[in-house]
Amino acid sequence: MRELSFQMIINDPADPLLKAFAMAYPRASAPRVCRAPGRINLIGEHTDYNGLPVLPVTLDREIRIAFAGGSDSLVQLRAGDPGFPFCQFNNAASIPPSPPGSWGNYCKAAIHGLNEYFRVTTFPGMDAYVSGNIPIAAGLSSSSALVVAAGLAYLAILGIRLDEDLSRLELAQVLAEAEHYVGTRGGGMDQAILLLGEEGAACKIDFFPLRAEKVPLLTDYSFIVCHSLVRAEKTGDMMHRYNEGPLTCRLICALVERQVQTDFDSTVEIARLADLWHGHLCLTHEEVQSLFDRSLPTERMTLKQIAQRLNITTEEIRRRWLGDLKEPERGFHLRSRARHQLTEYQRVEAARDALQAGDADELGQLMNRSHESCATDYYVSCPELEALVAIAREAGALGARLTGAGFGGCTVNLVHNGLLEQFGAEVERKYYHAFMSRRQQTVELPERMLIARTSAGAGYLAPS
Ligand code: NG1
Repeated sequence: MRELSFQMIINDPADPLLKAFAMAYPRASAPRVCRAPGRINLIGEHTDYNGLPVLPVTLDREIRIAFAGGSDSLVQLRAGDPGFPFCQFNNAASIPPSPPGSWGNYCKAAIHGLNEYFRVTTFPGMDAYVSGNIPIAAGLSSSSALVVAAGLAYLAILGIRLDEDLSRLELAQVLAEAEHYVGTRGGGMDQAILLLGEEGAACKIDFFPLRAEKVPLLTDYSFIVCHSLVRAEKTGDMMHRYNEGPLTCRLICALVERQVQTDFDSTVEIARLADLWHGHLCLTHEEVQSLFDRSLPTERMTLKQIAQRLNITTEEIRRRWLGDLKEPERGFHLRSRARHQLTEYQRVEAARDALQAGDADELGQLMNRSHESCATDYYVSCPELEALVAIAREAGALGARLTGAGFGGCTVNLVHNGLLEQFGAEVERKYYHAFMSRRQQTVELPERMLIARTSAGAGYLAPS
């Protein structure tokens, strides 16, 4: 198996990134450099936007940006990769987005978010050159790495010092909100792990308030990332499929809130599902399960049934929670989606305990159950991911699951260090050669499997 080989670039004038910057912006002052890593989520999928915990690790793949102040309010973005064409825009109170899918939108998101947070009134320009080696559209958080790196670059241009004027926790929250600019309704996992993650450890992240707990990794096991070769880019249809998760969870909240009102004859706001366990209610897992049973009486619910239960019109439901999300033919899968949230929350807590106890078998089983739940209760898997996890388990993985948003992208596999070669060879043969040769491959990659190694959280590189 090909190992992840990361070429460490040192911040000196011979650094290819600094050279590229100097060629692209011959009149600019000496640039600074910042970086943000990718991430792998070990467990806790599609829970972050409900305020429920996740357990990711940083990845030693990253986005780097060399940047300097630009002229007037002009922001210029360049990258070595022809897939990322030159992009420029005027920094202002309102920054109109580029067409969906444009990489510039991720940088615009960070700049716009920070402008709003700091109530910026004089809008500086920036010259930036971006490079990176995180596979894109793979569920490894390349998009948030770009948002975080662009955010760090712009903070420096604004003269705001990370860790001194603004904490990592605050920045993670600002940038999580800022990324909604691109149209996805994600939670805060990615920005949090990218900024709070550490080398050599996983991180259990809780939300509202945001906090990160360091969790040890297993010594004799590795996490192997395998790409399904299905591109999972969150634009267009894929963005809709992703948003179906957060939007239908808002319906669940509304229905549960109504049930609480009936049960306790009082109004308790349930802004997100996590409010059931915390805040005023402080319910146990069993109580939450029973509340779900009463609020969501059937496996699927149509818009009409939901409207009746909430005593409002279907138009009102659309206006408040759904926007233009299409109603599935036989109604929304609310019950199983709620089940996924509850069980995945429990699995994240159990996975943290398993890691702390050094119990690889238990962690593997939790990963397998998480995958089953993502596939059958949350509908974010696809035939290729199903084949890949099945083959990985046959090849010796103690646990195999999709990682990230799903619908393609990567799986994460827990494999004993003594089995790595054999595992790699078997997955190569059975999935990439046999299974995928019968399908239309949607993405070509120089490497399809990598051994995940962690890296430090995002930050600036010291000038040489
Ligand atoms: P990826 O896999 O990077 O697209 C997305 C969301 C996360 C989380 C996961 C599913 C964004 C930026 N990221 O991650 O917040 O919801 O899906 O667990 O939207």
